[in-house]
Amino acid sequence: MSIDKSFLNKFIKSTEYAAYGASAFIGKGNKILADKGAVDMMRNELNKIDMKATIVIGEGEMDEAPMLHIGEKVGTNNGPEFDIAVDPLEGTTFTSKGLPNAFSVLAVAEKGNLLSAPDTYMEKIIIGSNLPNNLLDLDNTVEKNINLLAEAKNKKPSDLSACVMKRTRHANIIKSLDEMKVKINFITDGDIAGGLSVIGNNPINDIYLSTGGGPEGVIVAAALSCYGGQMQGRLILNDDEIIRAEKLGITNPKKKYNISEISKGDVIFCASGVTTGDLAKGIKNFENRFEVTTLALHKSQGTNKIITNTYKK
Ligand code: VTB
Repeated sequence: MSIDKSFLNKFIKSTEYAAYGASAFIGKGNKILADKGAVDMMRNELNKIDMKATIVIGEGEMDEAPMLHIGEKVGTNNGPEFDIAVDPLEGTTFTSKGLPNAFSVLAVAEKGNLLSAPDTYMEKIIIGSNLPNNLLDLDNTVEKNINLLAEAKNKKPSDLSACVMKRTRHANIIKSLDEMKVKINFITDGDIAGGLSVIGNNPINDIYLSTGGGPEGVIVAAALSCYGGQMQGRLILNDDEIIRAEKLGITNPKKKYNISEISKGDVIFCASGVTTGDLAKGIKNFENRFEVTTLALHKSQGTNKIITNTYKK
């Protein structure tokens, strides 16, 4: 089965309006209001869609998020059953500071086809397409992974570029990359865009390796499943989080997931720019209308497009 293609525009509208909702708070220094602006709009649009959908990745678990929490039902309750992973505002800091690369994003799969994970960290390694299957492993040293990737790409390690999120927890990764003379492109936040920077004919990076959000890991895996990239992810769970994960059906807390274990079957992925970034241009606000740009993927249809729409305010 696949998701009917008539749904693509409806989901695009959900991220478009969420991006618009956040855009009122660009550069205003308030992450919470920016996030709420996106959440309210996204939820409102999702509830107009004829579907029976469950949020499997959302703003947190029920007790900590009033809206778009894990387990929340969205849609008119009339139509096909979907699982949805949402990040209504990826880059709350970017938005509040008026920096590039904030966007609103969601990924949709048929019911049961997306991993439902708690809002914890996930270790991630991501590489592009056309490479040997299961090339890299989180349990390898950074040196080993870089050498394997260099060999598969017929390059020297010093010809490779790696994307790393700038955090002290990545000191060892950074040290190893420096020692191997791998070029590092740091990001301060936003590892969905960071992960997708390895995709395409002439990608900016050969590898993404960092520990970022688990929800972002599920969303990036869904997008990568449309492009044919590779990823390995492992949730980092403390004792309390192991219990929360069990409630969501995760029985092996140390499992290393590949893309097909996070996102199965057909996928719709939409990312609408709040501020201009690598995936999409930002919102343009005019007096009576706004213009919004979206990267839209629909796996079964082979759809991969950038679409700009204008709406009346
Ligand atoms: C991660 C990353 C996100 O926030 O969740 C990060 O996946 C938070 O990391 O893309 P820290 O706790 O180390 O600050 C983002 O960068 C943006 O939401």
